[in-house]
Amino acid sequence: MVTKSGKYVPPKKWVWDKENGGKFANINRPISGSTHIKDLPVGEHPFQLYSQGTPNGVKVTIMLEELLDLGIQEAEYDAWLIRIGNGDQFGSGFVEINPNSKIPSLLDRSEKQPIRIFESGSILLYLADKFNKFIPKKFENRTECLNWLFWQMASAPYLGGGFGHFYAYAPEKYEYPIDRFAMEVKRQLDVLDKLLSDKNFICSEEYTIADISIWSWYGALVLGRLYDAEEFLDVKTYKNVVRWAKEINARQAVKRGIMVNKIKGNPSSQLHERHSSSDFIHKTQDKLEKL
Ligand SMILES: N[C@@H](CCC(=O)N[C@@H](CS)C(=O)NCC(=O)O)C(=O)O
Repeated sequence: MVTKSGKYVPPKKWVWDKENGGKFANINRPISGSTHIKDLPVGEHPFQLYSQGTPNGVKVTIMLEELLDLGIQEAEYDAWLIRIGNGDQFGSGFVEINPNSKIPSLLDRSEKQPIRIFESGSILLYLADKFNKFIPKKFENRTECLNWLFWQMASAPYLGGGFGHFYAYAPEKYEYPIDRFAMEVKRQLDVLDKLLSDKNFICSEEYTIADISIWSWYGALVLGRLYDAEEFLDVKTYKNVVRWAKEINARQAVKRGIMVNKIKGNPSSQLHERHSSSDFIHKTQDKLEKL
């Protein structure tokens, strides 16, 4: 209810009687489950990824490309595009592998029974454990790596769902939530900047799944790729984070990983579906549009 003075007073009981406005209003619902029957496509590789190239999505494609760069052929994958803006995540096949209807979701078909993996942190950990890569072997170091992986999973919703939503996507700009979440995101950047002041990577001198997961959000932010907020958040002052973000950005697997399932930006940087390493050369949108 809105009073005469224009103030909103919450009703006794919330009811879903309208869309809440802003970008993504059409896909937000207060109920879970599928909205339509649709099977998922399946390719020939051990891993089937159903995703879009968002910060959570690219965590997985970067990890798979990193594993392939180590020569691990068992990490070969088909990446299928789930257009979340069109509601593909509510198709019955997708909901079967992720009842939470969010990308990324992965199916491992190399085991006796296919294994579904959802939640990007869980997917990174699954792949790290399965191939024994990008995760420290020593128990103490592994624990520190998981500290930061879980930190990212718990912190990013403040950056995305909080700051990003109110700064970039909400139908109007409101000072209160923007201040609240800008403050928190700057605090998180400061945590990372201090952490990286005396080490090259997040949890050790090695590059791990903690780096992949944090880079996909906070690296993208300081490199000016998220929400057009570089100046607003004065990201260049977090010098250690910028140095670390640039170093990871230069990795070949990262350059490829961020192209997969990407549907925005320069067509030559978008690979909507990936089924083979040669797709990066022949199947980007600029090439497909010329056919
Ligand atoms: N905690 C989840 C979050 C996944 C998530 O929020 N995915 C977004 C895109 S980045 C999504 O699928 N949104 C579609 C929707 O909310 O309907 C993860 O890290 O996997």
